[in-house]
Amino acid sequence: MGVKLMGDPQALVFDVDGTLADTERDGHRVAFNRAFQQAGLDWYWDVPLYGALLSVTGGKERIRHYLEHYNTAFAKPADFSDFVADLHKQKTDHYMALMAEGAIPLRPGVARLLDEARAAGWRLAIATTTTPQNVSALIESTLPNGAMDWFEVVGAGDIVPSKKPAPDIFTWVLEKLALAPDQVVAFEDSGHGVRSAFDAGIRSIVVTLNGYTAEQDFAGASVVLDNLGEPGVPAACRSGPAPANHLVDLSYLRKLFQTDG
Ligand code: XBP
Ligand code: MG
Repeated sequence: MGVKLMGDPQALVFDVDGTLADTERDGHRVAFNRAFQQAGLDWYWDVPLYGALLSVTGGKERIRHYLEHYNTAFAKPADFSDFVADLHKQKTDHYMALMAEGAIPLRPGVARLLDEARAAGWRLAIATTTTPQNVSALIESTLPNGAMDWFEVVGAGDIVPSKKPAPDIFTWVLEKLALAPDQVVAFEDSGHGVRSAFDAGIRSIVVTLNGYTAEQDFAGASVVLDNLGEPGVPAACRSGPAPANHLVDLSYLRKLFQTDG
């Protein structure tokens, strides 16, 4: 790590699922189950099972993991890779339809922080494990027209072979931004995500917890909060420096960034 110059972070890099919006339980999980039903499979991922399956990131990887550990009796078809890919494609269609219906709102403080960062000229990027179409579907259903263009770099899905907790997706995004890890702040909701950002060299990492991730290990995070805070929805801090006014805003991020590393 180089010596950090005092100043602003050059970019904010956001995870999507669980961070921008609480998409796993009522978005991805529901879409998987609809795809299973459509394919004539009697599989059903209830809320606790889905929580356990989140130990593996990536939808196709999660389906394989389910069959290896929870449904070993299933007779895999000869063209198993195609079978998984097709099932996952159906799942993506169901997920996009759910987003188009406006099924999942952004988490508290997300739109506020994006607006503040844009107004100040801070660059924005995305580093996620989910499929690129799912990112656009969420952004288009929750933010103004053209909001995908707010994100200068979108690292998503299979663009890197190894998904989180591997650092590859954050490393890819940093390369595309032409920034060093000590020039950005990452936003995550999961232990896997924090590990991925940390192993990419990022030291300013803001965690917002959700129901699935609250008990995970966030070693390496700068701060762990229940949400980013909004007037009327104060951010409660679990560890790290508590934000004044219970809001994660640019002045809070600036201070966090300047003391990290
Ligand atoms: C998100 C994921 C994804 C989604 C499903 O993790 O693990 O697999 O659950 O998306 P993160 P796909 O928030 O760390 O990016 O089915 O499109 O893979
Ligand atoms: Mg996440």
